[in-house]
Order: sequence, then structure tokens, then C-alpha cells
Amino acid sequence: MPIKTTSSLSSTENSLYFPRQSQTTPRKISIFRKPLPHSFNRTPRSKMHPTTHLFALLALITIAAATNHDVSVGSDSYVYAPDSVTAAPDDTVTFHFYPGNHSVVQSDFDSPCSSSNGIFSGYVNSESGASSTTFVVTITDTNPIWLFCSQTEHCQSGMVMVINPP
Ligand SMILES: [Cu+2]
Repeated sequence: MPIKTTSSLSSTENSLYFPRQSQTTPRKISIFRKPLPHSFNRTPRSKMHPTTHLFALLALITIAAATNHDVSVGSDSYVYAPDSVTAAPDDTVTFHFYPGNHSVVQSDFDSPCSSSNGIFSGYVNSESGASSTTFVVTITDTNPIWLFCSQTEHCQSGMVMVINPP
């Protein structure tokens, strides 16, 4: 009789133990994965060649260098393309003029078709394709610069753009 009780007890122990065993299986995998990134990090560090540092430094210098952003003026009817440019200080925006005697004039957000006496390219025409005359704006800060074309009715037709939209 006491033997029977012991055997029934051990069977309930077994049934409780089975789900626990299946729960420890994923744990074993995570324990196994831990030393893997550790050994992975150590190997390239010890073998890192000094020129690798030089390449990393050159990459940083390239990121910090000023970028030029090209904008076509009137290449596709009364539009600047692109009509929104995000530029960092020291970056340049170069305007390429297409037929239509267009211009690049700075305005205010509140009156987008009126000059704010800021940037003015003058009128630049082209017989066909892009004119050899370009207009370059050097960016000094990240404040928005609203621009429009002052040729008759061009702004009213939607010929506006912004550098560093808010
Ligand atoms: Cu225009």
C-alpha cells in the first residue's frame, strides 16, 4: 500500500515536470547565443588594421562637407524642381534656368508673390534647354527661405518653392 502511494506521487511529479522541461528549452538557446556576439566583437577588434580608422575618419569628413542642391527653374512649365530643398549651413543651391525668362526671388511666407528685398537672381532666359547662366545661393542657417518667380503671372500659377521648410 505505501509503495502504491509513492508510485502515484511520482507520476504526478512527472506530469508537472514535462511542461517545465519544454519551457527551459528556449532558455538553453538564449544561453547559447550569449557568447556568440562576445566572440564576434573581440575578433575584429584585435585584427582591426590602422587604415580602418583612417577610412572611418574620411567617412566623417565626407558627411561634414557642404553639399550642392540643383534646382531646375521652369523646365516643366511654371515649377521649380524640386520645389522643396533641405540644406545645411554652407550648402549651396544652384538654380538652372530653362526657357520662360524666369527668376528666383525671396518672399515672406505671408505674401509668397512679393519680394522681401532678399535674394534676387534677376531674369534669366534660355532659347532652349538650360541656360549657361546659373544662380547660386549659399545657405547660412536653417531658417526657411521662401522663393518665387517674379515673371508676370508665374507665381500666381504656382511657381514657388522653399529651402528648409518649417
Ligand atoms: Cu517663371
